[in-house]
Amino acid sequence: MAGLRGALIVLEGADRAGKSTQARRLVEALKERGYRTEGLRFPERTTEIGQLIGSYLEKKSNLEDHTIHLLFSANRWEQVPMIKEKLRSGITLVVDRYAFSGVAFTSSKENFDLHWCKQPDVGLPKPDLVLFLKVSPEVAATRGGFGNEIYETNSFQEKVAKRYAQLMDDKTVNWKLVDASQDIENVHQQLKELSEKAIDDAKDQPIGK
Ligand code: T5A
Ligand code: NA
Repeated sequence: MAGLRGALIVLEGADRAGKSTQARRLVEALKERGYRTEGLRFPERTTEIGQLIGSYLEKKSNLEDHTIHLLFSANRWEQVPMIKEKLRSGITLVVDRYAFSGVAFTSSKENFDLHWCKQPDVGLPKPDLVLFLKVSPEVAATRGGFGNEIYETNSFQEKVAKRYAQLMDDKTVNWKLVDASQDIENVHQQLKELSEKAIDDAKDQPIGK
């Protein structure tokens, strides 16, 4: 088995789609199946850059829109050496949000074009699989109200959903759409199957950009 790399598996989706719930379960299930697996999340709020992002999301500080976009991207780049090292050492990474969140959220603001939004993340390690958890706004609403973070409003989330749909047209990315309105266990089983296949397909391939 030496020399085989781990897979980079990303979970994306609208607010309250269940990304964090599923990411935790997926890491545990893959470990049980014998795959060395670890979880990551973006934003990673514990770093210095992550603390600036956290403060912005919690509306404790105000940051100019381009600036916060670049900080979200920098928060990914600062983890790249660690990500590559883990993948190369055979560890599969399950990532709760990635560059797609960055692009979908910022490009939903006034006067941002998609092309500009994508540039800072160009060159990041390419996910082997992007699991898109799809829920309708009606179902998401049954999962509790919004918190107090900056992007948690219906009108903004509608724009974000449209941007994700646009991003999913990119066929160079291995998107898999999963109906996340099903119960937690059903969603989990599908994510597990798709992930095991991705791990198998990625293991002797180079890490993409
Ligand atoms: N952002 C992020 C950017 O603008 N740019 C970027 O580059 C990045 C990376 C923080 C914000 O930052 C923005 C996007 C966000 O606005 P976050 O910390 O990931 O991002 O956001 P959270 O608010 O923590 O997460 P979400 O609201 O997106 O929720 P999840 O993780 O999708 O959902 P989860 O798992 O927490 O579940 C929500 C609730 O639903 C229940 C759960 O038990 C929980 O109570 N639930 C289910 N109920 C019924 N059936 C199911 N299948 C269920 N699955 C979960
Ligand atoms: Na989450």
